[in-house]
Amino acid sequence: MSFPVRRAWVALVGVLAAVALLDSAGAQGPSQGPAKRWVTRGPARTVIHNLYRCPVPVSNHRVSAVGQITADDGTVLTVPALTALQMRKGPRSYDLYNECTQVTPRNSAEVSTDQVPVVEVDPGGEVVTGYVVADNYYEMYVNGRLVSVDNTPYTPFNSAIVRFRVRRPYTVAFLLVDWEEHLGLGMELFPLTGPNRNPWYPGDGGLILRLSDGTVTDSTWKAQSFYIAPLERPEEVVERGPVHDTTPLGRVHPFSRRPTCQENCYAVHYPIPPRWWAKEFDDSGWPRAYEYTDTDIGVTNLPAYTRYPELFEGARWIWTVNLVLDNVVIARKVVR
Ligand SMILES: [Ca+2]
Ligand SMILES: [Ca+2]
Repeated sequence: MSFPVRRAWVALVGVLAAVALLDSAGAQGPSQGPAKRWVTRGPARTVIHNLYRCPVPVSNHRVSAVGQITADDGTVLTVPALTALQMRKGPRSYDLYNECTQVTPRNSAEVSTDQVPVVEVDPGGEVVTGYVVADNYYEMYVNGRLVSVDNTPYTPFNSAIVRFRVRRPYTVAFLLVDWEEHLGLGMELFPLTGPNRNPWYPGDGGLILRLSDGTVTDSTWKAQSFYIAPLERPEEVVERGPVHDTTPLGRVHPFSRRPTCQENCYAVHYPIPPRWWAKEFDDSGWPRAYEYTDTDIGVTNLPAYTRYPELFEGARWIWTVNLVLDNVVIARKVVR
């Protein structure tokens, strides 16, 4: 090839590549073709051995480790998730109930919100107070501002009080993580001891929130999943419209399928969209949240929640379509 011809050829290839790139970027939009997914198999490499140490002895303390795993296309992913807690961003949660800080009011009447700092989201707005429980980790944004980061990423099960000043309409966005001991495999040790000790138990998630302005978690929220495990085969996740569907595997315990693949299990991951926390982020293509009962979530005996029924009155536990297999979830709501 002569030099000018070669130059023209290189330019043409460049244009074609740019068009292909635009095409593939477009294909990741909410309504155009299948979403991009990554597949991983087997355990992740542990990069952080424990994000949180409980300062006092408690009965149910689990190590909250973080790992990295390489996907089928060479992309390195953080599991269970890259969190604000790990990045030391935002205000740590103010405890409603936390055995590690020994804040354990006996009932709602003993709970005081006077000392809870108000996060200024919109100066001149109204002060909203709320209560939140997440199984296991949450970070909460209001109008793009990080207002509360769960101080206990795995267990013991804690609950928190949030307070912020805001103007309606406003947007609430949560990153939620069902933490895991088997990093990259979506499984934990449960029960920890006894004759039924199971080192390969798929855990489950859940979020419940009630705010003083009447906002509660329910199926009017949007919720999307980004990390799905454990899977015997990656094809078990089927993209039905915007839903990353695994319904045939069972959506809640005790009906959820118990995989036998152990350290050979697969996981399916989806890219977390940029600026998912922002007020202007378009979640119109996302599925609605699914509501779950206390029994589904397994919290009928969880003091961080059951001691304060008045504080969560009217709110519903929410998650995506699969409470067990969907391990990283983003939930959003516009409060009008
Ligand atoms: Ca927690
Ligand atoms: Ca899980």
